[in-house]
Amino acid sequence: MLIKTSTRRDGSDIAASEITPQPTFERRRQLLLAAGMSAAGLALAPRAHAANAPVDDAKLAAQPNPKFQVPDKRTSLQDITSYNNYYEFGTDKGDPVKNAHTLQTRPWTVSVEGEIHNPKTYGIDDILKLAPLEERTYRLRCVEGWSMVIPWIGFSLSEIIKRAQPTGNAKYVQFVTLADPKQMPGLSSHILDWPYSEGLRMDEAMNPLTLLTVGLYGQVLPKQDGAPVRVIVPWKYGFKSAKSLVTIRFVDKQPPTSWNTYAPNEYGFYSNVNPEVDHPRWSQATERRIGEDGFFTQKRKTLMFNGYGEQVASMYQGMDLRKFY
Ligand SMILES: Nc1nc2c(c(=O)[nH]1)N[C@H]1C(S)=C(S)[C@@H](COP(=O)(O)O)O[C@H]1N2
Ligand SMILES: [Mo]
Repeated sequence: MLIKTSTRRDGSDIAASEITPQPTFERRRQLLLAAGMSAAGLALAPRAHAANAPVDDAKLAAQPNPKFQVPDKRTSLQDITSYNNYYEFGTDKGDPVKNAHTLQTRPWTVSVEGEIHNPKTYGIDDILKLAPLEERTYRLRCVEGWSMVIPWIGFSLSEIIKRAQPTGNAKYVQFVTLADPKQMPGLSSHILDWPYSEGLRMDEAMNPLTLLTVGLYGQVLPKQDGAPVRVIVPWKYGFKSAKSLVTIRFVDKQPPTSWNTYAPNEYGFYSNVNPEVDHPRWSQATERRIGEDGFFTQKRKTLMFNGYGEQVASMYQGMDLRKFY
C-alpha cells in the first residue's frame, strides 16, 4: 500500500467514506483539553462555536464558467471535506475535519508584496469582490496517488497579479500559509518547515487555469480545505495548491518550497502531474478516484499534466521533465 490510510485504534483501516465529522461534544472536549481545561469544566464551558461567529458553510454565489469544466463525476462534498491533507491540523486524512475548527478565518488579510509596483494588503472581503466569482470544476491529484473532482469557486490569480503590477525582476511567486500554533495544533510537530510555502514560475501563476480559490460547491471554503483563500493549480500535484494564504510574494529567484525542502529527491519545484516520472518510492502511472473505491474498482490512468496539457504543455517546451520534476 502506498498511501497511509487512517487506522482505528484496533488497527483496522477506515475507508474515507466512513470518516464523518466528530460530534460537537467531541470537538468541544478537544478544544477545551487543548486549552488546558479539565473535563470537569466542560458543563460550564462556552460553546466552541459562539452564536455570533461567522458561518463556515455560508453560501457563495458563482457563475459556472463553461471553459473550465471536466466531464468527470464530481466527488461528493462529504469526501472533499473529510479526506484532506492539511498538515497544520494533523497528518491523517481525517485530522483536518476534526481539528480545523480552531482556524480563525476572520478578520483575515493577504499581503501582496515583493517585486511589484503596487503592494497591498487585502482584507478577505476585498478579495471576494475583486473579480466576478466563477465556478470551475477541476481534477485534483495528490502525489500520493488519489484524486478528486471539485467544483471550486474563485477567479484567475492573474486578476490579482495584474493589479499588483510586477516589476521586471518578478520571476516567481511565493505563496505562504498562516502559521499560528495557537490555531494550528499540527505546528507542534516539526514535520515541515512552517509556514507551509509553495511557489510558481511567473508564467504558471499567470496561466488562466491558476485559480485564487475562495469556495467550493456553492459555499465558502471549508476550513479543512484551506479557508478563507487558497490557490489551486490543477495540472500540478495537490501539494502545490497552498491553503489559507497570508502572503503572495513576488520574487526574483525560485523560492524554497516546503515539500522540496523536506525531501528534495522526491518533490521537485515543478511537480507537474506526470505519469511517466515515478515518485522514487512508487509509480505515478495510475490513481484512485476518491468515492470510487470498491474492491473491484480499477484505478484510473493518470493523465499527463492531469489532463490539462492543451492549456499548459507549451510552458514546458524544451524542458527535460525528468530533470525538472
Ligand atoms: N498549508 C497547507 N496547504 C496544503 C497542504 C498542507 O498540508 N498545508 N497539503 C497539500 C496537499 S498534499 C494536497 S493533496 C492538497 C489537498 O487539498 P484538499 O484537502 O482541499 O483536497 O492541499 C495542499 N495544500
Ligand atoms: Mo497531496
